[in-house]
Amino acid sequence: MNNKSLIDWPTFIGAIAILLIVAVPLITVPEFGDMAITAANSFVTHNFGVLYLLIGIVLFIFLIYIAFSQYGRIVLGTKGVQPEFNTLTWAAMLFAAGIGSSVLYWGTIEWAFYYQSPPFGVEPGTREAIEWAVTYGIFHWGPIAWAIYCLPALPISYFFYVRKRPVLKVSEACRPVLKKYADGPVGTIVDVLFMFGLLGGAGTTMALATPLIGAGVSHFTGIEPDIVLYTIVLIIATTIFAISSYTGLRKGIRMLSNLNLWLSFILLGFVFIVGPTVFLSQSMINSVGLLADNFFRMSMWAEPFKDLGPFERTGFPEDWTIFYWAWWLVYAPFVGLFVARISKGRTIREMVVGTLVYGTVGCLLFFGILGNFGLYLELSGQYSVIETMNNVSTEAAIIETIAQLPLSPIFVTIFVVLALVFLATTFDSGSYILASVTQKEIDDEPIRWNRMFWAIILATPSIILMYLGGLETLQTASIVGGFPLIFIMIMLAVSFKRAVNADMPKTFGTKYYIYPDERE
Ligand code: NM2
Repeated sequence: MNNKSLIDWPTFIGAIAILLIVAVPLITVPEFGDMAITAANSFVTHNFGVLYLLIGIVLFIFLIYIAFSQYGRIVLGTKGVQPEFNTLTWAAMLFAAGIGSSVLYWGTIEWAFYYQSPPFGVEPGTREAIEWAVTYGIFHWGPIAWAIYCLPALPISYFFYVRKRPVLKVSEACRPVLKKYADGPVGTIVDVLFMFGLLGGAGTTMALATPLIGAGVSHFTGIEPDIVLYTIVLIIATTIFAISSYTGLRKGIRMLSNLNLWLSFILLGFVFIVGPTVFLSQSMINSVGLLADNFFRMSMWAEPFKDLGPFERTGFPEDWTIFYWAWWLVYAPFVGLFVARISKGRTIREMVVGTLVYGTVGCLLFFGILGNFGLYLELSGQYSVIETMNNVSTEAAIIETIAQLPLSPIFVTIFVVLALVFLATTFDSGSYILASVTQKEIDDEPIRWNRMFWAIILATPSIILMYLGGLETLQTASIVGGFPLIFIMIMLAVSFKRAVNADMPKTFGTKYYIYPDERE
């Protein structure tokens, strides 16, 4: 097949068309676009918030069940297959793909939001609020979130490596449910919806990363961060990830992921050692305990009495947990496709447990070290993060937190470079996956020009909207864009179960006798 006939044109054009249909009114009539999206967002989160909460906890339990049941023993590949990447590289790639610069942003500052507006009606600034402050961030970046990421990897990796279908697509992974419709317009809609969601989610990421990197640059230069600076940041970031995606999985993507890992180790290790080590470890373990104790409560807190009783509603679940699950959801098929792609030769159990454990621990370290460091500065009176956040900007508060470290110019630089690399490693794998989805078949890697094309498309909506001052709109759009994904996730889970049940010998039945016959 030649280059062009490898492209799946309906999906390719469908994704661009839907992007234009949404982007053009936003650009031409921004006030209307903003209103419509805000309305859609509050409609979805208020009425269907419970669905988001439910899908989170249900997927988590489902994955644990799959990993530890007989299905967990299935190897992704045929006899003699070896994992393509060693475990450290695998974990680094997984983390770097699924997590962008937002972990630096929220990891450092999320506590400050909860400290001021705590959950469960707790009084702001109290002892209890302080305990929840770091814990809630760890929860929003914890096992449920990683379960959302991992689920699509189950059917996708199974079809790709076990059933050997040379297609990396969400619609393909839904085949046991969609049946023959997987090939027609319904399949295309599933793929396009996921691509649209990803473009929205990526916009959210860019919306946070650009001002953060901008604040870092302005810390050194004193230049007021403005649109010109942001544009330069965006162009540099896009160039880096486009090159990385162009050189492919085994070169650019792998190399940047490893760089990402090492820079993270250096930053976190340094803050941990020269920072208030005892406080950091105490507060981290404290949070883990509080989280373990309240795991189900937090995952299902829907604030049901909000508008009825004498209590003021906080809107916490919609603003945070539901927003987060939606954000993880829009990224999930992409991360699932990527995790599947790199997991050849591993067992399902290794893939699931690896994703949940490495992912959660990785985020725990960012939130536990950077977040608690900020909290320490605030509580000890050394530096008020909250004051800068409320009076200057959130980004400035993040950069100034890091700037309180000894040797601060070095570490602010590492922080900013790391933000750039984190961004690049999410967007390079993102464009790699978008390219895979728009191809009928993939030989080894998707076609190069196709990868480059999607790298540029991924960056475009954020650039255009930034000029129009509509990045927040895009952020909200990602939540709305995530709604159909709830149903796609259910389809993916059912598809996986159907496929493995159809293929597996019923070795264990429902009961298993060690000695099948009577013994004396
Ligand atoms: N998630 C992990 O911006 C980023 O870090 C990408 C964000 C979904 C909250 C992913």
